[in-house]
Amino acid sequence: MTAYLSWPDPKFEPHEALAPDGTLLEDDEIDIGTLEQIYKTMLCARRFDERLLKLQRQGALGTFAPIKGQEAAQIGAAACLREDDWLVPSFRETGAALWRGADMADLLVTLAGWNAGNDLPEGARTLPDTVPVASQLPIAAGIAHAGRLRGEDAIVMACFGDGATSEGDFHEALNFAGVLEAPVVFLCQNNGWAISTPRARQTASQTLAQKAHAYGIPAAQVDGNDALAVMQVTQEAVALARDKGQPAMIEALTYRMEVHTTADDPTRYRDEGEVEEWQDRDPIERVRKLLVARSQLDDAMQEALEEEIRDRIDAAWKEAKDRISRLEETPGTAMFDHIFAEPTAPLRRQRKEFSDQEEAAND
Ligand SMILES: Cc1ncc(C[n+]2csc(CCOP(=O)(O)OP(=O)(O)O)c2C)c(N)n1
Ligand SMILES: [Mg+2]
Repeated sequence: MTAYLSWPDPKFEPHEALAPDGTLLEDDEIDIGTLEQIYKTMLCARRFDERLLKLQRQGALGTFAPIKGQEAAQIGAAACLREDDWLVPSFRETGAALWRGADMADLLVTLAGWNAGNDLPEGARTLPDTVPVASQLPIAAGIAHAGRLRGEDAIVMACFGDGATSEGDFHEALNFAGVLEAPVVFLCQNNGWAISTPRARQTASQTLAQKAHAYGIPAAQVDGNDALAVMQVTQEAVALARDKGQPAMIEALTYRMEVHTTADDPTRYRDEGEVEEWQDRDPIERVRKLLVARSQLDDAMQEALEEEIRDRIDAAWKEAKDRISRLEETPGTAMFDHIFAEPTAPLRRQRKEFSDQEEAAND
């Protein structure tokens, strides 16, 4: 039926387009301009990730989830969305958010522990991070269904990990989207690990993609470290959602090259040799080699790009610190304020207990 998505017969093999040395595997027509933009955003996301890690280690930021290694999977996919489409992230989608124009200073304010950075700009269609695993997926299906009821042709991309596919919310969301024909592209970044649980211990299912078939949803596997392949598969899934109002699922095979979050020590449960093997499949290098071969990039341009990114991150951190110094918000109690329109009695009680403790500690 389609080039990459399999339905109704299950046929799951990761689609690849770009070899690790940057050569094209097939004689594809490629959109080099978009790949160049993707390259710039991937590099920016990598450098931002590195800076966040340093700032966190210095005590300036709270816990966060690095995306190193997953840039192509999420940026290649986000690049297929229109501005009025929705992106519903988990907690590891800084790259996709940056592609969608997220403000780095906002992200830094949030990561420093302030609620203010999470305020959605008017009309924004990228939701804030969701930490409870898979809980964003029924919401994504609901947004897509609501959009169709309103007659919109915007679609939803919902992001999650391999571990999320074992949660009830994943199954409920796929069931809902399948039966109601909600236009959601379910993007699973299978990065091999759910904290310390390896993919092999996550599920006995042969692929994660095939889980979608149980709900009548076409699905595909793709090499998630290959930005071009991710784009090709996602374009097809987006077209299915937009034109036919149908959901699709993509399993992007990738690898988490960093810690799960900054609160984690992966040397306690995974072999460093595994990380080294994936270095050779770095998603950014692959596109860089293609761009160099096509004379779209040289050393001087690369250097200028690095400098531009460094300046951008420096300016964002300066702005974030400045904004934080002017905030009137109390970081602690803000967490009680945005759960229900009317706080419940237990919440009111917990809020009071918390502020009494804060006051006592400050006396
Ligand atoms: C409902 C729920 N259970 C447990 C956790 C703790 N937790 C945070 S991330 C995570 C693993 C998620 O793995 P995966 O879905 O593969 O995403 P990844 O972290 O690899 O991006 C777990 C168990 C949580 N946040 N929410
Ligand atoms: Mg995972």
